[in-house]
Amino acid sequence: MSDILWFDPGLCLIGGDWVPARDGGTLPLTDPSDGSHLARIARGRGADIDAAVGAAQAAMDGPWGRMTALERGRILTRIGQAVLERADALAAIEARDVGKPLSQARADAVALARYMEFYGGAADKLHGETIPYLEGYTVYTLREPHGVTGHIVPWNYPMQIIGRSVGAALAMGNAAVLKPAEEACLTALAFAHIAVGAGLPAGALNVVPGLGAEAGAALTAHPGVHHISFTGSVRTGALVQAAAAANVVPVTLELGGKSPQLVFDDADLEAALPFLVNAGVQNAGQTCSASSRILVQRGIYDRVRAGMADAYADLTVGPAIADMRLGPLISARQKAIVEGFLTQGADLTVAATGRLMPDAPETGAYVLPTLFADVPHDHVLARDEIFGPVQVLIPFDDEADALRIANGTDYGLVASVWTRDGARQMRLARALKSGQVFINNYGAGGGVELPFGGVGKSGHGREKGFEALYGFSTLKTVAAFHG
Ligand code: TXE
Repeated sequence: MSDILWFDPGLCLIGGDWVPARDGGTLPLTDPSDGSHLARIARGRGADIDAAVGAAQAAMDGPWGRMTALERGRILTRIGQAVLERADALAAIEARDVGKPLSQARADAVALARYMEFYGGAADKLHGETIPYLEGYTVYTLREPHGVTGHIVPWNYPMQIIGRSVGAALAMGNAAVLKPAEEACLTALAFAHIAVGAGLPAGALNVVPGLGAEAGAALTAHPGVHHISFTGSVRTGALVQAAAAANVVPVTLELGGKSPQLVFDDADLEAALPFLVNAGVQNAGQTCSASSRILVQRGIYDRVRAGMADAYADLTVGPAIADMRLGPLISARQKAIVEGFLTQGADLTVAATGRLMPDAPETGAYVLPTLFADVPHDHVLARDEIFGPVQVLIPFDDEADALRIANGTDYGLVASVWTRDGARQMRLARALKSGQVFINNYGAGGGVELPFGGVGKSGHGREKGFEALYGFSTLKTVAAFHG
């Protein structure tokens, strides 16, 4: 590992200084491709979070808090450039830490750079308004930072999620405390080194690795935190929201989904097939917006099933550095969760699986991608988020049937509709309960410009795009009476 790390992974960034956890605690990181030991990271706890929140507040009270939006934007843009220059190095680290195939890890690094460029450019573009009011008054609004923002990030897309939440928070002039996931911390630390090197002032970004129940819980309960952004499970999201409620602090929650693709008889099947498969197996299905439900009209069902099965036969799973279509899952624990779901699918028909690279280490957290056919819409595999490379095919009769099934889970993050019928496209775009709807595509390339977030148990608040800047700021109304 020392061959690809140019920094000490065992430290926290607090107020511009790289320091060990105050009690000296550390946690091990494992390479999920072979189960080998990677590095030890700091095990931050309450005292470290307290110091980080203090440092962030000091930054708000210091030069960072007084900096113009233009200057903040320039710094973010420089960070983006520096991230781009180190994209290969970041990808190598992420591949080992997350088990992400090398080219997907590199795409994440490029996306992180793009977030910094986007939010760097946006930093001075969000303006207040003047409001026509009673005679003798001038009324205007000011967009202001919340202050100290807490960012709790999961292990599946560390770089992209740091980009979208920390990038937008810094653009609006907040000072951030970042708690990366205990399973995958290294690119968060690498990013912080790059940001400091590109001129981000001390305390504007603080990073405290540690366990969710320790560093994470301490951050969400801290009275000095003014906004919390969380991406992760529904169960932990509810805990985060409850902790934030105790301090009456706003939260943005992005909690995953059970996102459907609706394929109608008139769909362009050749165009749809790659999306139907890739949206379910990308990052080994460990994607909040993974498409785990494929709803297909009966007239085209057999063709979709056969086409997807063919595509599955080409899906190879292997170590991240071998850069196959799928790497391992993040951990043996996540593998056990996904295998538990597969066991619950024992009564179902397996339409296809992928294959394991012949010399993949037995100690890696590998799960074969699996496609189930003819799955009842209320089966547990069609309802629960699995967070592994598992997709279910569900037949439907007509548009009303498709809509009822699509909207029939607790989630609502992403949905897509494959049809040539323009009126149906418009009807379903409105009727689907979902934060994003894609028509004749899925994900639209994941553009940083596109507001993202869910309804229902998928969470609330929006990240990405310009919209995120509203969430990471607050509005002050000034009414001046001058007669
Ligand atoms: O999630 P957690 P885990 C889902 C997915 C997966 C399951 C469990 O279904 O199988 O969650 O994964 C921090 N206070 N998703 O255990 O617990 C934790 O340290 C504050 C979907 O990894 O939600 C990590 O940084 N923070 C998801 C982050 O929360 C706490 C991505 C996520 O961990 C905390 C990941 C606490 N009490 C998992 N407990 C998506 N939507 O993309 C934990 N954390």
